[in-house]
Amino acid sequence: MYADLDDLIADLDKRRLLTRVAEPVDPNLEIAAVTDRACKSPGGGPALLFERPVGSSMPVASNLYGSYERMCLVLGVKSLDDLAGEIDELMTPQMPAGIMDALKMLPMVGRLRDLMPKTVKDGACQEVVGKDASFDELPILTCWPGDGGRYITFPLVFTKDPESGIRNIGTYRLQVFDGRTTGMHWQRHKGGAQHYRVAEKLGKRLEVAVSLGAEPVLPYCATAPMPEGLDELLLAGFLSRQRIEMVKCVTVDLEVPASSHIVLEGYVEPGERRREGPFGDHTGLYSQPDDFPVFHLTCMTRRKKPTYLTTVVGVPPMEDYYLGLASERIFLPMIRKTLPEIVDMHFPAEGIFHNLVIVSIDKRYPGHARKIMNAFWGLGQLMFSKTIVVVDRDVDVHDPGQVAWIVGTHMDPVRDIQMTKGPVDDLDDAADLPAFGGKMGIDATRKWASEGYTRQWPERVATTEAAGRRASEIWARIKR
Ligand SMILES: Cc1cc2nc3c(=O)[nH]c(=O)nc-3n(C[C@H](O)[C@H](O)[C@H](O)COP(=O)(O)O)c2cc1C
Ligand SMILES: [Mn+2]
Repeated sequence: MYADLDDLIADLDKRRLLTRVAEPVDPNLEIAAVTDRACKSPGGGPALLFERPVGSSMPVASNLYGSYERMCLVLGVKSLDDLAGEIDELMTPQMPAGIMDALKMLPMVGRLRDLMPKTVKDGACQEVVGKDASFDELPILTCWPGDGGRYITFPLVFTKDPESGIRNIGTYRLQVFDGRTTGMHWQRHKGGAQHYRVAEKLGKRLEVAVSLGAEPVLPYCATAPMPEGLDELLLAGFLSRQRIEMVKCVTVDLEVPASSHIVLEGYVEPGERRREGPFGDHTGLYSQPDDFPVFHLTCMTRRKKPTYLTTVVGVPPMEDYYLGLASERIFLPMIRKTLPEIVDMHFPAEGIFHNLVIVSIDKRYPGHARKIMNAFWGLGQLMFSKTIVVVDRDVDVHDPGQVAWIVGTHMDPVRDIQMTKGPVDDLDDAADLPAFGGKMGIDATRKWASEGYTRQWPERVATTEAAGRRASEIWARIKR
């Protein structure tokens, strides 16, 4: 596993999965435009290291996670599905039948302990301590011409619930307002926003620490839809098979990954809001300006030679598609714990996660497709699913052509569409109201008599097994 960001960059370099850009490139629009080209290349393009960003001595890394192969490398697996079995095992502890069984389970307990973060005395992230530091020291990108300013796009935002002390890590962009303040774009449904809600109720300032470029699994974990109250560092410990080493911040009562390249310490005040945006978002559209809390910097600590890790979002596909794909694969076995009838699910890049999810199920009873829709609309961040397509188990959810064919042939629009209303993603500008709007489920499963379909459901066209075998032999001879 990769010890830190340098380790990842060196390995990607060695594997020729990273392109070094030696010429000067401007963090104002140019780095994003080059990154966009990479992301739009087949398979997600190479990782990029801009060695001479204009106006800064800090190299800028982008698109590190933006391919299937690199996502697997970061998670230490050959295929993202390899994790499913391990997660399943971790989540299905066998009940010990006797003392011998209980003893056999000890390694499992040890395993859990091995996932916990541990506090260390000092870390590379504090080689340089800058109490008067300014955001101007960082090569922060302006990504798109209509953006409201410069944005830190790949931060790991650490907060603690002021009442329970439970930690949360989320990736929420930070718009630079001036050298010492930024916006804090945690949307209302997210963990950081909940901690802020509690702090505001208590009339207290909420301390915040932002880490950039920590252990390579961590930026992924901060984007993962972890259930509220579950520590993202446990997921990081599990995925990296090592305990994440944490170090105490200098000016706030929080801990950050010791291996971070850059740490921003500070706080948000209760009641303070400032206009944030617009921002060329991962929907491929500019999200509208809105009021968000303000992050005040108290100290910037960093390595002597940091690399600034960033990502660019925009018209899909971009790097975030692969981060989402990792979550799709990692969370599928967890979702199956409550919805075992789910065979597979997929979020196509063009659906930007919440706009389109395709689910295949082992249909067991009438109305089953609608049960799945309702379950998704009530399950964590899956509540944002604007369109849910449910298909039978023999449909490949990863093949958009096949899905379009099945939806077209299996759906009766008057009968099979389920409309509802509820909370929608903050970025959904199609809804009349912010964060509240419509959702649609499409039941594209075969309909049963018990569901009111009394005609004969047509069979899929396919030849016999014998003719198929013959065809393979003949085809092997005649094909050029
Ligand atoms: C590159 C990138 C940028 C993101 N920016 C934001 C953001 O600005 N605000 C936000 O609320 N969520 C943002 N997200 C999504 C959250 O990181 C994601 O919903 C995460 O699960 C939140 O964690 P939480 O449940 O602990 O709050 C972003 C995701 C990615 C991949
Ligand atoms: Mn969380």
